[in-house]
Amino acid sequence: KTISVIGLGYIGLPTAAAFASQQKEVVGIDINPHAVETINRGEIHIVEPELDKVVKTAVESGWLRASTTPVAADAYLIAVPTPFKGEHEPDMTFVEAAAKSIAPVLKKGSLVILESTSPVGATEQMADWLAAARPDLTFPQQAGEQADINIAYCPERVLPGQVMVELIKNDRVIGGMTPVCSARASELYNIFLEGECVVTNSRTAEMCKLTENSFRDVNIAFANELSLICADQGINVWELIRLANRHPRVNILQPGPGVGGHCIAVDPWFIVAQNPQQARLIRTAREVNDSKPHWVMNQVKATVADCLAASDKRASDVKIACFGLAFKPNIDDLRESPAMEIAHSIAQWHSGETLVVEPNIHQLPPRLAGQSMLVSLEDAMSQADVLVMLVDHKEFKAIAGDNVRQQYIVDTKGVWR
Ligand code: SAJ
Repeated sequence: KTISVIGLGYIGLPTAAAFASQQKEVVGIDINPHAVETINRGEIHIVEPELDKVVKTAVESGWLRASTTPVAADAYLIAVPTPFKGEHEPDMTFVEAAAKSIAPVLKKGSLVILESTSPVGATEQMADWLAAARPDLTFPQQAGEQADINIAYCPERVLPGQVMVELIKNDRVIGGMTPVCSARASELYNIFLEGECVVTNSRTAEMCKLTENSFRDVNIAFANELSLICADQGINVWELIRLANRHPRVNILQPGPGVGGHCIAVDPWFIVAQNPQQARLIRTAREVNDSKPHWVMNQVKATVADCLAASDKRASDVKIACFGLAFKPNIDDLRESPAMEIAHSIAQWHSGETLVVEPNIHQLPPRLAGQSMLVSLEDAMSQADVLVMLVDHKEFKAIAGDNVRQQYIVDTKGVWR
């Protein structure tokens, strides 16, 4: 039995490798020839712990190969991106293209699973695209349990940085268009899954994925809103949260420079786009989190002003050091990172030197390269006048606040203050 995974990115490639490591024949499909060539050499084009080893073994043992053209398979998993178009509307172009690319090679008995984060109704839409392309086959929306093709929505819920563990251990929501579809999808994931398959319909499964990330976004927004209120009231928000969390039914998350990554800052908008009238809290949470970098930037300006007022330095003599660029601690992923956004704003605004410490990279991204300097933690600590803590990497947490001599600090993660 052949499994084909369409889209070999952060979700598709680990999933393809997980099946292959159970000695299933897997063909990964991607439109990017560079990704396909890299994988066929047994290497990877993305950064994720453990993934390199699993892919290398899978390719060398012959169970996994990649291609740019779809092949006939017994099961297809679609894991392509669903970005925004226009004002925070989900863009289903890649899902549509993926569905249309596999339609010609579908055969009676094929199972098609959509994994991409999608608005409610996307699986039914995908089924309609497939049915329109293959009038010779029957689909669940017309033929129900008797359909030639089975279709399900099965969202991923793995945490970047821990994908290879969570892919196997986490429970999985299985949203079949019919009970038969769910049973076949569960059987497929049980090839590598140690967690449980929990069965529902496709619309509930779609909403479940959006709900999980919206839940986290709303809770982070609560913490971020508290951080603004506490700054105004002269209260240490970190101490406040520690104290409140001693209540047996309170569990507040941590404030920060904003919310980054490709999921939590995106998925809630899919709910807002479909239900703008009802999704008031979800929309406001997005706005609170999205406005946090701007607020941090104002804190930086005020702190630099304090520093200038207390010394005879000119602004161009003041050195500002930014600690961390990644979108969360202990990873090297800078995409959609509020820390990056803040460091960029500082470098653009500041007439003096902007230093950057990011232990997880060796070179500044082009956007920052001309304007700021990547330096060691030691150099930043000894040279900078103003410290801006943006990501609570372990290297920064290893320095005790008492050992930090600078008095001008903007600490978005409560590491030194
Ligand atoms: N963050 C805070 N405060 C917190 C926790 C997180 O500010 O207390 C920030 C992080 O710094 C980061 C952002 O939120 O900028 C998101 O980080 P994250 O670790 O919460 O999540 P992601 O984006 O790495 O992965 C999320 C996960 N979803 C949930 O935990 C509900 C993951 O399980 C999903 O699979 C993933 O989105 C996805 O692909 O949808």
